[in-house]
Amino acid sequence: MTTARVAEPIGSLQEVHELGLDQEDLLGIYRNMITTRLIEERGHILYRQGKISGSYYTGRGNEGASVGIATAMGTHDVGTPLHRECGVHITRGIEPWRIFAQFLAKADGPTRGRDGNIHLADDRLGLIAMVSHLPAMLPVSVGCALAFKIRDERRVSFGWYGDGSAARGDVHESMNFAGVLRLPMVFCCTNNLWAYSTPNYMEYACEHLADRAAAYGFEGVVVDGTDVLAVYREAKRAAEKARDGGGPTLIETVSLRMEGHAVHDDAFYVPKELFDEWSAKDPVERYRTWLRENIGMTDQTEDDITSQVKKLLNDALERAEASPDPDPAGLLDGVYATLSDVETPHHK
Ligand SMILES: Cc1ncc(C[n+]2csc(CCOP(=O)(O)OP(=O)(O)O)c2C)c(N)n1
Repeated sequence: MTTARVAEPIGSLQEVHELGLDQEDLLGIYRNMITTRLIEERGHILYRQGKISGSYYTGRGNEGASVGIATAMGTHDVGTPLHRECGVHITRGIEPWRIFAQFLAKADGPTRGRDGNIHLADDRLGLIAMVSHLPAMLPVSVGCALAFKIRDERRVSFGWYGDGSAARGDVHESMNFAGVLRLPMVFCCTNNLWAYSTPNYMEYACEHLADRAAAYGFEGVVVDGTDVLAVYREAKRAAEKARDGGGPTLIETVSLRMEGHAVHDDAFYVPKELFDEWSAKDPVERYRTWLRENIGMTDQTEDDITSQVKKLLNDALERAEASPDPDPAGLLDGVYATLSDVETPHHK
């Protein structure tokens, strides 16, 4: 038995226009998805070249969910995206060269070369870098929502976590707290079917993770994470509700993690048929087809977008590689916050 609402796939172009997206927005979403995918592909090359320290994670297959939700965020909203949500950083407007600088542990990366390659965020864009994804950022995100409520600001906090993390206590505590105080919070559960090598059926016994929202007094919605526009619609609704004082929503986006947990893992435990099934609904390809059928995106437009993104990333990589390494003498700089460090528009 499920208590969550299962979201419909996106329908007509008319519906999309009613959601407030025009032609330029629709192509922008496509550009963000392509940029996300190509950045992560470049990351693999950098890793194989031995230029990335530690392991390397991607959100391949999750571009629709991450870009869809971020497109629904307001300028002054905040978010705590994790290792599968590169699309959130791109949609919020981080310059790709700074992502590459972070991958390469350069001084110009958002953490100035001090933290892991995917532990990044530009706080000027309302994003907070992850400490851990299991799920240390969710209480932080709920804390932001509490601050917005106390200050009577019409801002919403978006907190991400995975299906595996969903079993941890801090997720439940965060949802209970946000539910009781009706905080302006959107819980974004990236259900990519596997938590490392543990499949969904060994993680939880309810039908959908979004069913849990009802137990905390708010709505849960399950949406196909490969349908960027359906994700956008649900995130927009949830954000508007939160902004109007209607409290939290839990959005569970479902897609398959299309690569191993990270580069050190070849995902031998995921059945091949599952990869075949989800490859056939690849979110980028699915949206590309939708654009061709619904707004008549031409080969020319598509090629222009792809070549612009490739050029952007070539330049970005060159700039990142030219960035200096961090100076060891400054190791402790920026580790402990001072008042002036936290005076960004999102922390005031
Ligand atoms: C407290 C803690 N326990 C275990 C781990 C090891 N670990 C890292 S990611 C992960 C699985 C996370 O699964 P999920 O939340 O579904 O996110 P996914 O990586 O699948 O997107 C595990 C067990 C950890 N990093 N921290």
